[in-house]
Amino acid sequence: MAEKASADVGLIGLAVMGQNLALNMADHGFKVAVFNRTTRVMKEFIAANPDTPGGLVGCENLSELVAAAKKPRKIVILVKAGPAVDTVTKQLIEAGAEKDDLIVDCGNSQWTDTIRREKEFSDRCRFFGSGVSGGETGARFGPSLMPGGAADAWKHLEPIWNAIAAKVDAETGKPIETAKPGRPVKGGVPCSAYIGENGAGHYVKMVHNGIEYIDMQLISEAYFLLRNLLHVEPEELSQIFARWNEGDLDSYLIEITADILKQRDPDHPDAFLVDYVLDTAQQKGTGKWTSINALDMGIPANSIAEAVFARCLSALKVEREAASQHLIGPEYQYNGDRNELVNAVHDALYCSKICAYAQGFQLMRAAETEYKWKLDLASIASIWRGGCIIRARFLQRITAAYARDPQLVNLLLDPYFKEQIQRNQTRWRSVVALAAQAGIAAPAFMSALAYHDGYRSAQLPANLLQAQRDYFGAHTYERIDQPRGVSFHLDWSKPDRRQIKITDSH
Ligand code: NBP
Repeated sequence: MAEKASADVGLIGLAVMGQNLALNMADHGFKVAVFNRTTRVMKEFIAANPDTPGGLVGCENLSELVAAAKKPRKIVILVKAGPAVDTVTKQLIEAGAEKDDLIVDCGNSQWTDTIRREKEFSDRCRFFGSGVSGGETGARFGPSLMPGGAADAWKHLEPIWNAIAAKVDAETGKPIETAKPGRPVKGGVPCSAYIGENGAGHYVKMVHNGIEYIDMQLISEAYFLLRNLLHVEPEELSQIFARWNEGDLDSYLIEITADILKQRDPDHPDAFLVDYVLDTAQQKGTGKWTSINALDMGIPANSIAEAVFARCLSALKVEREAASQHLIGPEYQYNGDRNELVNAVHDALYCSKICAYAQGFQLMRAAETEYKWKLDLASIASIWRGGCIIRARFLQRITAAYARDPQLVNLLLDPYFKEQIQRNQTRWRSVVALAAQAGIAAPAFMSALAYHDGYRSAQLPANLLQAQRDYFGAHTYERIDQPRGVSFHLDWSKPDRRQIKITDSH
């Protein structure tokens, strides 16, 4: 039976994320009241963790959980994103949660659902949404946290979020050593910062995941290019990635890539496991949401979308195998310098990564207007430096870029990133050209370069495109010798070719 109102926080949903987050909170001295739909899971969890610094209180129903939590209650939900979040929130309200209480959805909910829920439950509780990144280990020992909701609710959550988040060194931005059970990290800057109103936290978590998709795709393409052009074994590639992890590309994803590539297959000890993993990637949807949102807002996030489509293409394994017998690519043998190619792929990866992150940050910039948020992009980059899947040395650079100029129009225009691309673009272009020549699919490298070249072009072929639209659909065009907003239509196929002025908004 639960004690009376002694718990600092309540937590609902004791699957992987819930159990680990509860233990993380308890390690930091917070008393956590826990509930799970299947009571057995809760009992086993309590039995397995009898001595946590803060203490765990097992609750068999939601009324017990509500009674156990100190007011204003802070109740974290970690159930499957979707209708279960609404169900649990309503059940909590029925069980006695009050208007001042915070119900904090830490699942991967769609930000639009969080906006809707905050409004829908506003007279019954303070509904809050927080992105949590870092998977199981992050939840246990320090995730990156992206909280969004009412600012007056945040102040109640802030001490807990700051305590349980991953920590980075204040000067270097590097993650501080990982915590151990019962021994949390002391000091450092927490990877948690208030993001903004209603769904802002879940939105930023979604963009984080979209960036994660493209980051993983770029790394996979770098591996694939080197593997196919140099015909090297995964173990040698592992050493290359490990070396890259000591420089500008230093990141969690490069680190685990180096580790993956050197692992032998348990069933074939002479071979490498990566060669036995089927080349079809699955997805849960957050990359797709990011791409749909980019399309909805009209923001070019082509590389993020390309990463989603690359997974879709990978899933067509049977079709691809059949097509490979019919659609023959070029015969190509790389005879150049091997080290030069390794360095070129490194630079291509870095330049492409800059473009991919530029797209993600542009999305957040546009979302500020779309959803009336005030997003601090430097702060967002800073909380991704530790705890999350995309944590990287590189994010210290992005933090610095937006701290230098909070109004920065595009990351590509920051002096550091501008100089990096300037310096490395010849090799980036040579890798993309090589991929095309050799017939090796490298959609993310190519789309990132296309983004860069498109963004830096004062003139694009959209003049012809818009003329085509006017030709067949009378969609009008603007002229370079007239003020913006003044539109024209031409009777393109008629003999007199009359140009009509359509609007003048000035
Ligand atoms: P799941 O997404 O598998 O959620 C299932 C848990 O919710 C079970 O413990 C289940 O209880 C409980 N639950 C309760 Br309580 N009420 C429920 C209801 N009405 N309907 C369905 N389930 C209910 O857990 P997870 O993998 O820990 O993920 C939790 C959230 O965190 C998800 O939104 C996920 O997307 C997000 N997330 C996951 C990761 C990750 O790496 N796994 C990372 C970041 C975010 P039961 O025992 O009775 O079935």
